[in-house]
Amino acid sequence: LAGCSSTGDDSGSGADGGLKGSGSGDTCTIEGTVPVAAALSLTGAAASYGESQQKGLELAAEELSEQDGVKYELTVEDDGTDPRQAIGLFEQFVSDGTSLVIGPTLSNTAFQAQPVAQDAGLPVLAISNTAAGITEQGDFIFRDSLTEAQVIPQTIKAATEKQDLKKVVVMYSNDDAFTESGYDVMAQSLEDNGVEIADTITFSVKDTDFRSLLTAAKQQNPDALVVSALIEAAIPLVTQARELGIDAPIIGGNGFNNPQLMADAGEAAEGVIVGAAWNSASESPENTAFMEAFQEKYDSAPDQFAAQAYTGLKVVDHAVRANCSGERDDIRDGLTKVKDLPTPLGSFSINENRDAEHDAVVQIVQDGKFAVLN
Ligand code: 1QQ
Repeated sequence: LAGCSSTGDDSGSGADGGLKGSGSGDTCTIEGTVPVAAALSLTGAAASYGESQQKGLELAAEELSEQDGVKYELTVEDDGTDPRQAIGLFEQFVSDGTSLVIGPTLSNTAFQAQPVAQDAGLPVLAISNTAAGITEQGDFIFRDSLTEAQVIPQTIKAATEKQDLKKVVVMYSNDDAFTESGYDVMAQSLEDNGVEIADTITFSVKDTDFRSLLTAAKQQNPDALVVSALIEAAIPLVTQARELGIDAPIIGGNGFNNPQLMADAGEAAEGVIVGAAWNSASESPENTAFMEAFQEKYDSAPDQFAAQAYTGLKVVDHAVRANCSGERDDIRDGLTKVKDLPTPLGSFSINENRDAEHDAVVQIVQDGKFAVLN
């Protein structure tokens, strides 16, 4: 696609024709191919999220290729869970005529890379960034992922009621934008529910040995551990907590929404409570079709990150068709108009802050799977 911008049109011109079409919605026909690029963490610490996202995107791209009128070219690149690599990819997408960028996987990376797109007027749809402030980076930055602030309060409230929480210990990594943002919401929600925080314990995203921190936590005899961590820390933290005889419930943020937790922590993951943006038990037609198609294509079940990725590309298609254009400004405008779209995440809208709006769900790990906490 290099050279698409040679006409001086910063929106790219499409590989084989113009990106301004005719018609609207289902009748929209665009001659050119709309180039969509994703920067995902396919290697490095966040790879288990990114691999799942890639599957969700590729399934959606396959389904979109069967629709009439608009063709997409999806390119998926690896940011290596490294903000500098993501910046390089975003710079490449700005200059190669990409119409819209999806990603990156981590909020921590997004804060550094997304401004590159914002400055160039290249729209971005984040599909897993949940930290506060992501879409405040500019009017070209959107997300289809619910924020920690949209999910954690109801998770803490439900857990407080069901588990009769009075006193907890909070643990979080204090060197990652998402885990810090999640911590802020957890602390506020615990206060709002009248739960005492007996101790707040911090660690690094790179830590994997939590035994001494957990021993300190155990001395508080907490009713629960409330944890904001990415999956590479969550797995050993949960495993070691159980090994040390901490039987109290563990409540996690979005980083825990990863089946790798159950695969690697096994029995120790049972009873973990986590708020989610996707209800795997939803029997809506969109979710049923998504889950069946995913299982068929990959011979495995999707997770929340796959569902958000799949939904993301469908949302992009909706935005493109709204103005029947694959040009950057037009897609940006189209994204602002996404309202009450039926998706696997539920009835989906983008609000005036360019954030996602739809129902969340509180889940508990049971028999190695996420189940709705009733
Ligand atoms: C963020 C997250 C991560 C858990 C995404 C994989 O929510 O970085 O915002």
